[in-house]
Amino acid sequence: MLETLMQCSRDYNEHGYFVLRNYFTASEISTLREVVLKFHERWKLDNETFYKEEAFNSSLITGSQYLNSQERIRLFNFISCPKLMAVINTIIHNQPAFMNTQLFFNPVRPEQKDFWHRDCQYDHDLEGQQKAIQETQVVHFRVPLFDELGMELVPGSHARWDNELELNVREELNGHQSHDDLPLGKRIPLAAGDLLVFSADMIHRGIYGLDRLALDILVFDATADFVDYVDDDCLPESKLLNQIKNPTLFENTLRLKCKSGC
Ligand SMILES: O=C(O)CCC(=O)C(=O)O
Repeated sequence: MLETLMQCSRDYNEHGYFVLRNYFTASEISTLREVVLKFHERWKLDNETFYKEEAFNSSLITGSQYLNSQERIRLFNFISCPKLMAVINTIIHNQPAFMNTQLFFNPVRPEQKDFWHRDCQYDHDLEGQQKAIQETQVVHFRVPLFDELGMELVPGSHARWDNELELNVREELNGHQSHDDLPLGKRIPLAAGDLLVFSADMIHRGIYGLDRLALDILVFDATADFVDYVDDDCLPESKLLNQIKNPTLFENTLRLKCKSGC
């Protein structure tokens, strides 16, 4: 396993992503699916218009709005289980800290198209994005709960700026649209049980289709200034923290929150 993880780390540094096939057992995935589906059904009822008109994801899955304490603990324990922590610690060496979770599904309207982006483009202008790519790191750990068409990624784009076409497409400039194909895009189909790890700041898009429902766990490097992005409610409060088998990932975030003035 150590050799596999070392290879994963090299792949991540070079390409910005890697996949561990069949990393989780059927029973691990079915336990996770059960709690995530509870969240999803309750979230859909509460966000009916948004869901029907435009949504393709939800977030704060570990929060208290849709899951009770026992359900949240199951989720926290999955996120910080030794199997996932081994991968997280391989990629983020300096006190990896939990940021959030997102759940990706198909938009209801079939005409809604999957679109290229870097996550940092929603917070920064072009100059800020260039800086973010060089200086910070947020990593997605994607756990598909059903087989899906997966993601399309531009390998290596976590560490370089866009070529002209890529920039035109993801920023919709000069007549291009964010769903146009990119010649360097690589499709990564995923099955339930796989784990896809990819840099949030690489050029990527989710591919809509099949019955996709994927839980993305977002983790950041404690040296980066991301703690303000973390919603308090998605972290375990102290009575829950005591029931998490392996709480370090959450404790790292809570410590950063305190430092920044809790
Ligand atoms: O799966 C999707 O629809 C998009 C995924 C994505 O953009 C992300 O995980 O940042």
